[in-house]
Amino acid sequence: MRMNTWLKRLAAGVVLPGVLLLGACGNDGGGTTKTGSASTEGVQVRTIKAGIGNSETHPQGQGMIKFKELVEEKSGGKMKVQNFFDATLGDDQKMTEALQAGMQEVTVPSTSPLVGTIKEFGIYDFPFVFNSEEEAYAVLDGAVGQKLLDKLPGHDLVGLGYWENGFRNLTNSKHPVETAADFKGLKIRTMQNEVHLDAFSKLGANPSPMAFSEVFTALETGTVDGQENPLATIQTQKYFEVQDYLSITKHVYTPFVFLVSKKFWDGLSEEEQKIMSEAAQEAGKYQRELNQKENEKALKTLKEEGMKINEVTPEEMEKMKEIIQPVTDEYAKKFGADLVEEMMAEVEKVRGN
Ligand code: KDG
Repeated sequence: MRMNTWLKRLAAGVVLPGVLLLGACGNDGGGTTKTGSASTEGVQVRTIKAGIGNSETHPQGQGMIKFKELVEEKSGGKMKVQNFFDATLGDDQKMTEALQAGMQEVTVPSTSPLVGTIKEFGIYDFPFVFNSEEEAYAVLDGAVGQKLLDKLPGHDLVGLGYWENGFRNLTNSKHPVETAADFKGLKIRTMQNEVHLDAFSKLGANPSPMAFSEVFTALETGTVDGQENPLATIQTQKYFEVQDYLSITKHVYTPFVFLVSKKFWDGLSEEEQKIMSEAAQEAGKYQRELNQKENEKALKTLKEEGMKINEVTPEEMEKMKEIIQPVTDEYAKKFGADLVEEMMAEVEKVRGN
C-alpha cells in the first residue's frame, strides 16, 4: 500500500481513539479538559513567571513548588508555572515593580519592603507585637489583613493571601547579644524598611538597608557585622559560614504576601482566577506548616554548624521593647492609629484578654 494511503488512513481512521485519549489528560490548546470534577472550559494555555528571593530548598521555595503543582493540576496542565529562585529575577522590590509593569506574573515578597509602596503594611514591622504564629495568623487572615490586601489593586497588584517568613533573629560576627546594650555600635543589615532602621538605631546599633541577595557578601566582607532573619533563612542562605553568633530575639514576625500582577489578573477568566486563588491558599497553608517545622529543625542544624547560640530572656526582650516603643508610637500615628488598635485587639483576643 502506497505511503500516502497509510498517512490518509492514519489521519482518518486508526489513530482516532488516541487523540480522544490525549484529549482526556493533556490539552489541545483550548479545548475542554476534565480535572477531577472541574471543567477547564474557561482556561487558556498560559505560562506564569513566578519569582522569589529565597532558594528552592527554603520553605518559601517549597511553597512555590506546591503552588506550581496545584495550578497545573487544577488547570488540567493548561496553566504552567515557571518558578525562579534565589532572586534570579531580582529582589523583592524589583520583582514587585515588574508585576506592576506586567513584566512578571507572581512574586511572594516580605511585606517589609512593600512599605515604600503602601505604608500601612508597616504595622507588621512593629517589634515584639506578636508572641506566636497564631497571633499573627489571626491578624493576617482577619479583617486587618484583608484591609491591607484591598489596598493593592490601587498599585497594580492583587494579593491572594499571606505566607510565612517568620520570627526574625539576630546573627553577628562580634559577640552574643543578650541585652539591649549589646546592640551598641553593631553594623546590622536590615530590609529596606524605615521601622526596622529606626528601631535598630534606637537600640544603639548602626543599621543599613540592603537587598536580600547582597547580604551574604556584605557579611563575608565585613561591610556589616550582622543581619536578622528567620532560622530557616539563616540556614538556607548559609550565613553560619560567615557569622559566629546567633541570638534568639524573635524581635519581629515578617509575613510574605502572595502578589499577582493586576495587568495579568484582569486578563484572566473567572475559572483561571479561581484556580490561582485556590492554589495560592492551599500552597500557603502547606508553606506555613512547613516553615514552622523547618525553623525548629534549623536551630539544631545551626548549632551543629558551630554557631554560638543564646536565647534572649523575656525580661530583656521587654526592656528592648520599651526602648523601641517611641518608634512604634510614632509610626502607629503615621500608619493609622485605628488600624493599629484593630490589630492589637485581634492579638489580645488570641491571648484571651
Ligand atoms: O523573597 C525572599 C525575601 O522576601 C525574604 O527572605 C527577605 O526576609 C527577607 C530579607 O531579610 O530580606
